[in-house]
Amino acid sequence: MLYKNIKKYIYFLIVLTAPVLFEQCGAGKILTSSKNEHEIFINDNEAKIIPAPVYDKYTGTIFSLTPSAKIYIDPSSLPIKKIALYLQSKLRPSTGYTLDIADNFPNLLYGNIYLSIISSDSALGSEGYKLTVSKDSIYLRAFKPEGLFRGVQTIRQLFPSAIESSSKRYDNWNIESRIIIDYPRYRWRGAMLDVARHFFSVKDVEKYIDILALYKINVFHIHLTDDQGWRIMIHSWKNLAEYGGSTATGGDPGGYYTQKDFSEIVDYAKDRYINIVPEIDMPAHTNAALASYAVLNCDGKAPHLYGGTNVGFCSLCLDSPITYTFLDGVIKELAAITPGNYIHIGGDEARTLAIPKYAGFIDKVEKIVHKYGKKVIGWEEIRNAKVDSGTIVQFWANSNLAKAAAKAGMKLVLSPASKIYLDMKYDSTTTIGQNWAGYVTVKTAYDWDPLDFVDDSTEKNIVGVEAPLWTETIKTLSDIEYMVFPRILCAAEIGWSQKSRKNWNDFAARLSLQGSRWNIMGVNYYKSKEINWIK
Ligand code: TNX
Repeated sequence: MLYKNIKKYIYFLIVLTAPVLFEQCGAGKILTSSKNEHEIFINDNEAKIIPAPVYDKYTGTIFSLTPSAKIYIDPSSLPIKKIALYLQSKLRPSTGYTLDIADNFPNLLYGNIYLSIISSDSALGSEGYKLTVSKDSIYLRAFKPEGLFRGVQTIRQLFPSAIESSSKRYDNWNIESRIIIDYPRYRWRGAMLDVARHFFSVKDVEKYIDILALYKINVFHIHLTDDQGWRIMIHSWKNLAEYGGSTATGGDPGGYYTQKDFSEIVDYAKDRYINIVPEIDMPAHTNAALASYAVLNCDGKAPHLYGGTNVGFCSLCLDSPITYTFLDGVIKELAAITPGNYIHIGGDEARTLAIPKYAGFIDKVEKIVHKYGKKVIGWEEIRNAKVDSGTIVQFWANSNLAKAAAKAGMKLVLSPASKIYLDMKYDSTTTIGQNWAGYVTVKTAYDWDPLDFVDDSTEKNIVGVEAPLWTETIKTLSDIEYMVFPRILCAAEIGWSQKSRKNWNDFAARLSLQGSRWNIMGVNYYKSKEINWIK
């Protein structure tokens, strides 16, 4: 008992003093590259990982992974085994080591990796972890499996980039010894993908999700419906997918997910501790639905399918009872295949509707979502309704209004378009994407903070941040990757790392190492001149 209390005391002492200690011992130097004018900020002994951890201390030796290493787990439960298998699948191809999984947890020795749940460590929260890399072992502890999974991403990033290779490499699988204590600033660190303007296969979506996991993203918001396409099979309204999903922007090929496909994506994400938030956009952005069923239109006439890029030109018929029968059916089926708490109801750009009418609609839909046991998230326009205290409002265009929403007690996710819309061009030479919110350089995507949009006193109402990718001009997985990498890492760091760790030069230096990792992983990315990419 006494021992336990002492342990707890020491732990809190470390956590509380860590940032101070870190500031003092971590002062870096600024080097100037001879090749060009870029300054590289090298913080010699700091962990070169993204997002930056809360506490990180170099302890002076080197750990080497050897062919006989094993991954030990404690307890030997299914979730922990799955995490060990995941780690094994990431390390085995490049090292060529078998990295067998064992559960007879011995003393920490002989180059092994240890994954352990410490049930007394509730201070770490569900995503936090403690990582001790010493000469002899890698010892990762967390309060919850989710924390172990996040810590595993840190281990991956601490190894040389070649660790990501899908074939055997002869590298020194070394890590500088260190202690890391880490946990997130916000509980919602999201990426949104629009699969309505262009459709992406299950495999493409999974590849994207897999890379997001490496940066501790934990929400994947999938924008399933819009004017140009309906991408999820709803059995009680089959035409939505079969007809409404048959095409895409510019007349490009359409497609839709069967409910089995959708569940496959959900499970794939779940194995990576990423929650899927499906979006059915309404009452505007519904041309594909209106074209699929004439009864959904106030005049009873179905419009043509739409392949353009205008927004806000149509709406469901809010006075018609069938509209709510329809939405009840859609939300019922979607809620049944969505294990997460949230359904996104869109709500953006309903330009044909007066605000009171729009607000009344949102209130009704909120009740339907609650009826099926889920909570609501919607774009910033839904703040005009009397939203429930559990509802999240996602700010995008008019972040200035976020302050008032937070004051009124609403929960917020921040996606300021001029900072973190991933479909914005990097600069005038970018050949895909848009620029209505301006150009978004890597530095622009990094140089903002959620507290720029609310008062300190209402920070508690910020649930997190999310980086959306709209796909009017994005047609392939390679296009997605080009727009997303590296900017999604800015969102990942803003969402996870403490504000005190924020430093562009330091981030840019850590980011410069990710390019070689992406080259090895076969991930396309924008080789921004703002970053001095290291080969
Ligand atoms: C605005 S952001 C939209 C989308 C477009 C996007 C293009 C939001 C809630 N609505 O419908 O695709 O701009 O950047």
